[in-house]
Amino acid sequence: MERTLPEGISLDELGWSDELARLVPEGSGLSPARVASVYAARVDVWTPEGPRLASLRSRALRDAPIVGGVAVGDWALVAQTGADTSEVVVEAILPRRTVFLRQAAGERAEPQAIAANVDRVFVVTAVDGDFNLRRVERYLVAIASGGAEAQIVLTKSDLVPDVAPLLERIGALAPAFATSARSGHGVDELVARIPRGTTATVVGSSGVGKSALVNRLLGRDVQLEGAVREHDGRGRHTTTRRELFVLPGGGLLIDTPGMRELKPWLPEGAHEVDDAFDDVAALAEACRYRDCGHAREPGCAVRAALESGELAAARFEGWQKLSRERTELAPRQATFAAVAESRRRARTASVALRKRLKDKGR
Ligand SMILES: Nc1nc2c(ncn2[C@@H]2O[C@H](COP(=O)(O)OP(=O)(O)OP(=O)(O)O)[C@@H](O)[C@H]2O)c(=O)[nH]1
Ligand SMILES: [Mg+2]
Ligand SMILES: [Zn+2]
Repeated sequence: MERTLPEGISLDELGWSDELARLVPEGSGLSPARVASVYAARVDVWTPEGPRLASLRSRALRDAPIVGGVAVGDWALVAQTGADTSEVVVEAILPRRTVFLRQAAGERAEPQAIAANVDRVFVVTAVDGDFNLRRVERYLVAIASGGAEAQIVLTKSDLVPDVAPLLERIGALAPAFATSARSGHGVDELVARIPRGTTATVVGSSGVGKSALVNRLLGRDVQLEGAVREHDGRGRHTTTRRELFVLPGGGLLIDTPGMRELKPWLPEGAHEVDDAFDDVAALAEACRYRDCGHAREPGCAVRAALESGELAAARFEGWQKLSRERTELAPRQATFAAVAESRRRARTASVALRKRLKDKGR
């Protein structure tokens, strides 16, 4: 795969701001760089001097004011290591403006950062088998809790004679527009939503056509596209890493691998579920009992709306499932925070111990 960084990109084009500039310690000699790709112990960063391979100082990671690990889109402060200008060291990660977080796959409840400092997250869903309002709702909740703006891209519009009915249904959830990487329909509209100086990302299931759109916007085949396997509709050349691209118009776009089932990482007391389901939340408010379970309680406004058809059962179930997940996550998040805190204390203690030993040795 080809690295794509146009010559002489400015910090402004990379999304740098005065706000960020104020965070650079004066006289530190560190320079800003944007994380473009993340490997195990190294990252690719973009600087106005060009792309650099950067190793991560463990201290930089430990002290980073971020959750879910270093992500594509993060701002790093880097130092030159020596005569070799092509390699640098990440000395610090700056606080994020926005982030798209999910629960990492696996048993342990941990946040995983998919993309950082993105202005806009495009939830990509195709008109074919992937079309599913419930799935999109889950993405919208995750986006809202990370602070970025959400838009829905209904793609592969070339596969249906009229995309309007589907667009109307999905457009009820968030601003939505239709595209086709094949015919080029709606591609200008997508470009217009990623102006110079801003960063966007595409997220969604595998095979919906995220990389096909990225390729279309780049005007060449940078990201491998998956030929869809017949039996399960999933891509074959599926994207395996998150990666940042510069569009010809100057905007930045992050391609991401498809996700199986997105579990939003919701901070304690998060109101995003109710925000995304304000219709259901308003009905629940109108129930006679504060703690109504919306099962058999008298005076349940939710059940009444379900029975009259005012509220779709699937939407109610989507809200219930996310609310339940948020409740289940809370104690595990507390454990996660406690473990992080005890690790921090252990570190402080070991630093103090090392210092004592050193002092003794003198
Ligand atoms: N008909 C049609 N097919 C498309 C369109 N966009 C993508 N495809 C096809 O859908 C398949 C999957 O496309 P990708 O772009 O690889 O999908 P993806 O979302 O990047 O998938 P992952 O990388 O696995 O997450 C490929 O065979 C594409 O050719 C489109 O607009 N119309
Ligand atoms: Mg892809
Ligand atoms: Zn109720």
